Amino acid sequence: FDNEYQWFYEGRNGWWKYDDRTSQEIESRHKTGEKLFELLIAGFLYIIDLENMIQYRRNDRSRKRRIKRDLISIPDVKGVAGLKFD
Ligand code: V3L
Repeated sequence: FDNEYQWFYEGRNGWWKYDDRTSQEIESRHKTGEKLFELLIAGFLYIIDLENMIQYRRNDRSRKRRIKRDLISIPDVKGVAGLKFD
């Protein structure tokens, strides 16, 4: 079932889940086949590149993070959008 899939971005030693709104936005763009688009995340514009499966800030491209679409139940998820799981 589709709801079991979520979008994740890379942290130092694991993956962070995108906030729900952003995850759903990426999912719907993914479904319509969009490969490169901008999203406002936590007050900053990010480029989401689904061809190379990376994200980076539009006006600071030095930090490119890997992203992935995976099951919600994967291990090594640190938390949601910077908010740590206990
Ligand atoms: N959603 C929320 N915050 C983000 C996102 C995103 N998709 N992308 C970057 N940031 P950069 P550890 C991350 C934050 O790439 O210990 C985590 O959420 C990013 O936050 O140059 O290394 C944690 O809060 C960072 O604070 O745009 O695993 C934090 O890093 C800031 O934007 C530490 O995670 C600059 O990242």
